[in-house]
Amino acid sequence: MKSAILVFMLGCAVVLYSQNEVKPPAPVFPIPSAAQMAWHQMEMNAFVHFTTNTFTGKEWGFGDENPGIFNPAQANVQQWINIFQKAGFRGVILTAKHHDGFCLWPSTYTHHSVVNSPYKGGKGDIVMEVAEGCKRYGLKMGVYLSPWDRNHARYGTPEYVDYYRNQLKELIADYGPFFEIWFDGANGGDGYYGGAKDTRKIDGRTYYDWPGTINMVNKINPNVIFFSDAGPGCRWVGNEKGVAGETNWNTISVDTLYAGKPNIEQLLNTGSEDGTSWVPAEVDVSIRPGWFYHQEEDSQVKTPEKLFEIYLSSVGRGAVLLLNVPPDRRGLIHENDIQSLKGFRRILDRTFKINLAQKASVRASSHRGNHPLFAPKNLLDDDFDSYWATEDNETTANVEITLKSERTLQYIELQEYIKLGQRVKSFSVEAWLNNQWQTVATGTTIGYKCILPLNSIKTAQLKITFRDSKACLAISKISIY
Ligand code: FUL
Repeated sequence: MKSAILVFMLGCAVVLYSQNEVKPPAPVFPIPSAAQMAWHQMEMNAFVHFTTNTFTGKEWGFGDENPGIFNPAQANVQQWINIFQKAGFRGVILTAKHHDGFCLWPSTYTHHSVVNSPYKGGKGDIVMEVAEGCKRYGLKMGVYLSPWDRNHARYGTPEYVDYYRNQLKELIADYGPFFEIWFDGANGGDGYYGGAKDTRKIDGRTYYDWPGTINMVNKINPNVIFFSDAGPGCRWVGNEKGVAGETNWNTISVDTLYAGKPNIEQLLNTGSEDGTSWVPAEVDVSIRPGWFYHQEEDSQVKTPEKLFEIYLSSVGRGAVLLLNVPPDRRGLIHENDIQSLKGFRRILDRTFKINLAQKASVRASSHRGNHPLFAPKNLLDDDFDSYWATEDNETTANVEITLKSERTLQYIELQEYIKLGQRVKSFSVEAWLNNQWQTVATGTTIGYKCILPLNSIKTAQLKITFRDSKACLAISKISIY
């Protein structure tokens, strides 16, 4: 009799289950494009600043530099890319042209380039060599083409904008497609300008007609991420120190970003909860004090520990890290920079070697429709697309993770399933210590990734409480190290 009842109940459950097909949570808009999603997953890219400045000792060339000084006699671009790959970078962004206007490729639109330099007898092409290196070592490539050009005689007129667009087309045709194009914000001022040596002011909002340029590029290089203060692909993080906001929304309202706006850096640093576009932060910072190589800074290369701190305040706050590693006058990455990068890699490998959550057990206060598709166990696997979710009206919930045994813990890492938008506004982490739950970390936003220190606590149990969220929870992964 008992077993008949059981069979009947099971039958009802199956019927109910298939009747109530559990739908995934509705997206919280805005959401990332597929290209932005792939960009988030790159996490760390290398930035390369290289031009006549490397040989003059300047940071901003005036534009009157003789191309004859560009002579990286021992250049080995493959060495750069190999080092970047070993350090764990997934992409490289090269200054094809910085503000001084010197082009690292033989552009058909100017003579102010490698063609008139001694590099490989005028037959050299740094952009080509970077493109080849990226293919060889499996990295994606991007370019920085400075809109401000202190060499060009027509800078400030519509003719220059055509020149700029022609160069973009040329770069994409010959070396693209690129994963990212950098539209730097520094604009206008004094310069050589073909010998005029005057000061030129442009209206940054209208002069370049960015929508026109973006439209043009999108046709020939679809899915490229445009970097600028206002995106549309990704945004500047508001400082060059390597620090994203502890609260870091991927969302921002682009029409609120204009040059001269008070506290714009602060807004770029944190994004805004009610932002109407998905424009995530990119953290650009140099391994040295300057963006270009200067011998006198050889002793000021950031230490592996400092680079790891930057990793935590960039990747660990849901941003992408763009670390500048400038080649020296020989055309090589300097030994000191290599040592730092190696040390940084060792710290990353050591810290994130064993994810203790993988062999742990997990339970949640609830899960969506009690359906396995949204079960808490999805938090522990490596598949970004499998996630734990709550019912539509549940914006608070908790998850308990029990390790096999008591361990010393250094970090907890959380990832939101941002394909459905960024949601979490506040959460806390408690540990079972001395027979009670004690708060060991608190956070606000999570986004693509959030890493918080656990300061060597010894415990076998953690409880993560999601306290506030824009909508129901959708969490992809929790890792413990
Ligand atoms: C700034 C430039 O002026 C610097 O020289 C450097 O390229 C940095 C990444 O962006 O706006």
